[in-house]
Amino acid sequence: MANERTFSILKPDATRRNITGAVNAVIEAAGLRIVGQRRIRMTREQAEKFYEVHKERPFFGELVEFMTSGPVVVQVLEGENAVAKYREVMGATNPAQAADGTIRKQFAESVGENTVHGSDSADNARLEIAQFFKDADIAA
Ligand code: FUP
Repeated sequence: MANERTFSILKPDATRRNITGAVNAVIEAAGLRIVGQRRIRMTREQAEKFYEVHKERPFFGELVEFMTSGPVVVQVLEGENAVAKYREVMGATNPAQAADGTIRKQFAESVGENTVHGSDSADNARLEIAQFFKDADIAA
């Protein structure tokens, strides 16, 4: 698999606890390169668009509330097989089920406040990156 890019978010529970550097250290130790990074306050509209696939789920309201509750760090990560690699490094959605050494096992507080987002496919990665980054800012 060639060099690939994925989209990452360090969620409000990470900025609130001042652990974004600790999470980035795990990302870099896994061989992923942070090629774009910006700290933003997500608007309700951005969060609703980003999580649109979950809009019928019972947790949608809480999810949008959480993602707009504090600053987040949006990132573009690059590396060999980056989409699958980052999913592996993040660990399971529910930290109680996440494997040892994963970000969610080490840092996540709950299934809702689970520290990181990572794209689940290369197609979604492209769409998610385009929602938050200009091409010129993440040129190779
Ligand atoms: P993931 O791809 O691991 O981030 O997980 P999902 O796409 O299934 O879920 C997206 C986000 O919805 C999670 F990060 C947190 C939230 N969520 C809940 O709050 N409760 C759930 O039961 C499932 C997901």
